[in-house]
Amino acid sequence: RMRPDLWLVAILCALLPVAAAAQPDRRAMLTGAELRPAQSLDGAWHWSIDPYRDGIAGFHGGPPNASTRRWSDVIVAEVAERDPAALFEFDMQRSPVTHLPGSWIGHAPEMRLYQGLVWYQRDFDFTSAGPGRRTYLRFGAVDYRADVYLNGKLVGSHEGGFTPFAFDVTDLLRPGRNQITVGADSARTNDDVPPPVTDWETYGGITRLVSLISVPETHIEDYWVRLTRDGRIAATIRVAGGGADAPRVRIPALGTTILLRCDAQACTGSIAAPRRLKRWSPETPTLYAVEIEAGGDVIHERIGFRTIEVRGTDILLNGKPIFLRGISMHEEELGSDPVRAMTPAAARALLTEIRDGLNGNFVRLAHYPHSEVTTRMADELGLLVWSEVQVYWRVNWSNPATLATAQAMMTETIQRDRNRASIILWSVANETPVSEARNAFLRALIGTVRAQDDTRLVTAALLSKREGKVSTIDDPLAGDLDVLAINTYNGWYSGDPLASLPSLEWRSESGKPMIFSEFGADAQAGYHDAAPSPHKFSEDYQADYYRQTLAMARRVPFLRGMSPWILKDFRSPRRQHPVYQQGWNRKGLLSPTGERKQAFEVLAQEYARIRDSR
Ligand code: GCB
Repeated sequence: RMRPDLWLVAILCALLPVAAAAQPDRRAMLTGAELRPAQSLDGAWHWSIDPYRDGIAGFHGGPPNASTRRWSDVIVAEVAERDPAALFEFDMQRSPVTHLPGSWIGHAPEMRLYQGLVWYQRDFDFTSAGPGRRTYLRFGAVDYRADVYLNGKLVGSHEGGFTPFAFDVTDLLRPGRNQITVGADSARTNDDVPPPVTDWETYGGITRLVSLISVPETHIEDYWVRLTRDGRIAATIRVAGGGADAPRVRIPALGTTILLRCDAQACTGSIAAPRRLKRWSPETPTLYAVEIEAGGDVIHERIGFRTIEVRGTDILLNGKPIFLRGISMHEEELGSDPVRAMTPAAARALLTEIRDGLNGNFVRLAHYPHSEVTTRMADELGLLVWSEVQVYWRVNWSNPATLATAQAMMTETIQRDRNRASIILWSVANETPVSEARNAFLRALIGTVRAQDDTRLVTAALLSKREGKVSTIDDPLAGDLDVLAINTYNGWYSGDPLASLPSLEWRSESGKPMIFSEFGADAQAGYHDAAPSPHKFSEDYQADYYRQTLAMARRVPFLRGMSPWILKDFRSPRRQHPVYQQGWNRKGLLSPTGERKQAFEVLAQEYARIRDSR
């Protein structure tokens, strides 16, 4: 008779999908990947739509099995291996060419509204990385699902449009010519994160950098160097590929070396922060060159050191109370036809407008993890950051697989960005309707954050309850968060006359700081209405909405910041007013091409006042 515990193992093994058992797990998290020398695979790629997913389906559109032909066999097969008599109706090598990264929205006019599966393929030459080295194929982001093939073989898959992933492809690469194929599928179901309906454009495709990264066999897989709340510079490193003697972290400008000790999980160490350490802040965004070394592997980082905590209703940066003078932003570059290809220049243009134009010190990167380019730029420019995962509106709270997806996204975000001083808040959700299942889901997600980062604050954008003139924050999640955040649209979605907004009141029993994570009103740039009661969608209405809402905000005793909705007009399929919107949410203070609307100046003046009065 089999022992009961072995039965359990046997049953679990039987449940494992056959494919997963057959495929080696090549997935790896390479923190700091974009700092390593790399062979870029950006540039020219062939592409082909596959709206019925023939490339991955079986005959008659059914599930694929061994006996039915899959076009992906043809799509990923290399020309030289093809039987000349074989029929194939996809031919990637003769398909049109586009430039990546960037959403397929920009590949051709007829792709503007395409959602579904698109195949990508390119060839590249590879020169051996040398003996004893491993090579990873890394993607900054593919929206939403990616199946990746190298030289005809499935390498692995990834879900979630906004976080990086890498595969160990050392044994699949060969000297000389190689071929990579990616199936990128933007369609989502109700079990995905986010579900299909959002108030933003799905920019399907390969939207961030693609690269091959070669590292020593023993290499740094993950690292985290930070200032702890009790004044120590602490480092945690995970090393892959066998033990490394004496990993260490050097900060030459401080003359400091932290020696680490390793156990089975990680290598850790800390020192008391030297007195001469200059703390990172929006006024002085000091970044130190930091060298992280293990075995023969070295990563050259630039890291800022600061603390962030909450005391009563105050948010303390480096021990001092701050007010977050912010704005929300989507990942969309300036221009009339954005394709979500965030370059350093594009990120700098947007963030500089917040810092220097609006007199801001804070940005909410909504509603998903933005490009690493943006969070690094925030470190450089001195903007505090709210970073969020795409748990948005009506997620399938009771599906454990959906929770696992959200947790994976959160983990990938934290591991990618834990070294950024600019990020002070992790947000686990936006505007999620309260229910027991939702509370349990979000509590689990908050647990995921707290297990991985004890140096930052946790928040979520919540909804309030309004009776007459009084709005109350009674979301049961309030007890689990460090900072409360409220989205409110009185005077836009509600019929309140603008003049009545300043008399609205806010109550919270929590004793915690609150941020207005959103408020806003649409305005079409250039539409002016000088009437005493201007129409909605005019710049005048939006400017007055800001004046009155800011007057209301001044009277909220526990308000410690705001990130109104939103810096720039952004594409949204929900916004189809034929005159004012035309497929754009017009709540921007900037038009798509960057013209400032009247309300921009209203907010800039308020932020100058707040800055100068403190
Ligand atoms: C919200 C959502 C945001 C929308 C915004 C709006 O509350 O969080 O994603 O775009 O309102 O414009 O309605």
